[in-house]
Amino acid sequence: MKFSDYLDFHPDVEEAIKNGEPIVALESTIISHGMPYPKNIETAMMVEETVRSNKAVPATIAIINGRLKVGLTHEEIEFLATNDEVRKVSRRDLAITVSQKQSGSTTVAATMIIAKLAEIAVFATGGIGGVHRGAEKTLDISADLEELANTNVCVVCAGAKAILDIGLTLEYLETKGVPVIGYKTTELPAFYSSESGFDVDYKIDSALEIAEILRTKWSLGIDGGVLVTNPIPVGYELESSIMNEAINQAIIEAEKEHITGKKITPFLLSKVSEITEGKSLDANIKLIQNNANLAAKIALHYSKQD
Ligand code: PSU
Ligand code: MN
Repeated sequence: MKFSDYLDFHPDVEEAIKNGEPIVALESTIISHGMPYPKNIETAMMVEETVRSNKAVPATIAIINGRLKVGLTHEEIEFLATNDEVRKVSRRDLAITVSQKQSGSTTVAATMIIAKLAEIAVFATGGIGGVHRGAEKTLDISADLEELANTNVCVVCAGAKAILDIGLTLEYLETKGVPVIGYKTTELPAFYSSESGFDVDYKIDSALEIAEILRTKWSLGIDGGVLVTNPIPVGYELESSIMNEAINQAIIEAEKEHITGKKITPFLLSKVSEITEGKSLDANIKLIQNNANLAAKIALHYSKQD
């Protein structure tokens, strides 16, 4: 079997590939494990629409009955949004889920793998996984970072969430040679806030320039991803003292309930949302839209370089 035997393209994505149109990959763990129903489905549809409004084609990625789906139907998005049995699939889970003909939503890592197979260069998400606080004891480092080290996809995110150790996450990316670009910012954004206290490697102010960097990196045979960090729009930031308080409380609860492994990120996300009475969720939705906008613009310039 060839890898292409495992892939199913949505007709819109197939058409876009044929015509050399820009495509933006979107992840699906955020739908099944990152947000509650019905906001998850509303957000997934809104993000796709945002990509379309920029004249690019959205390709939300997931695994349905063992098929690698590049672009989902409304029914498939609804299935992921409402079904508790849907697996959270990262790199280690991918082959098993396909082989067993099961369904799963894809993390940043797994979405990058499938985007690469489908030759999609640009991917928008909310936040990436990273080095967790306390990782010196738990060794909890998201497979997203290793994927960024190896897989040639540009990931547009709003920085790293403060549930992570942001400094260690940046160190890991540096070791692995992943360029971290700040879009119109010198400071790494921290998801709910535009400030983290850490600098990015490079401030780049235009989508065109980012597209040129991607082309240059991969033309030179320097494999691996590029992380573009895009600050949450002005007016939607949450106060960092409130957020830190909520995150600390969520981490204490996770420890009390002995939550570990792949369950920890979804647990912390939902606890933080609960503690902030949904304010973090609203911010999350806004920043994903902002990232989809930028990713579409990068994809547009990238597609013109072919
Ligand atoms: N961070 C967020 N929202 C998310 C995730 C991370 O702010 O929904 C999801 C992404 O799919 C990411 C995954 O790839 O969690 C990371 O999980 P882990 O830490 O188990 O690798
Ligand atoms: Mn982990």
